[in-house]
Amino acid sequence: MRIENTPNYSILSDDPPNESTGADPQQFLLPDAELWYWPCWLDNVEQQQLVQHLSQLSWQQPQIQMFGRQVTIPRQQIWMGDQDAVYCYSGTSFAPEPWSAPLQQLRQRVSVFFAQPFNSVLLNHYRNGAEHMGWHSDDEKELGPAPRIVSISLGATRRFDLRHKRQGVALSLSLQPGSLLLMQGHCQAYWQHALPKQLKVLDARFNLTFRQVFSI
Ligand SMILES: O=C(O)CCC(=O)C(=O)O
Ligand SMILES: [Mn+2]
Repeated sequence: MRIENTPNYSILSDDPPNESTGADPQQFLLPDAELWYWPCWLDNVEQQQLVQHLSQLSWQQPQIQMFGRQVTIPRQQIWMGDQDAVYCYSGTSFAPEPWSAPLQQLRQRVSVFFAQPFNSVLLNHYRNGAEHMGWHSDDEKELGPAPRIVSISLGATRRFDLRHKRQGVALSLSLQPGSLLLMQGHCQAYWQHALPKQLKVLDARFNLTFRQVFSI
């Protein structure tokens, strides 16, 4: 682990980046968060099949409230899940689309792997490096106080940044296709994360975050 100091944050980066391969996860030891990374959770064939399926879905680009204004999100998304998994964020409430067969299968697999139910998935489609997601925490009340969020990446490799809300620590990961990142513990309460713009990236990326939404 290398620690670099910047004016605002210490950047913690593994050296070399994300070096573990195969089935073994890499654990990041962070204050107030538990982060695990499996670089090759899905094999190439599984990735291809999923990308083909995801490319055929009807993607939406909804408007959300930000700083009191209605803005169109800078990516496409679909909220999918069990009927009662209604999710509200940024002033908008999203009723889930029913599970497609391949995503239902993947949900089953994730639930068995982590021995925990997941009733929904947020699908994000970044058509190129200009599409992005700003700093946020997935800390909505319906996710509970210490949610487990399973994030699967496909397509282009993109940078994923995390920063502690109070301590001057930050972390940058390179999320490769077929990888699985698990955020748990108090990661959402104490940390924010973002998928920054990377204008040199021309290819599309899909991200699937499986979540368990509770009725509140
Ligand atoms: O695309 C990513 O890796 C991040 C997605 C994310 O943070 C979210 O869906 O809440
Ligand atoms: Mn998030």
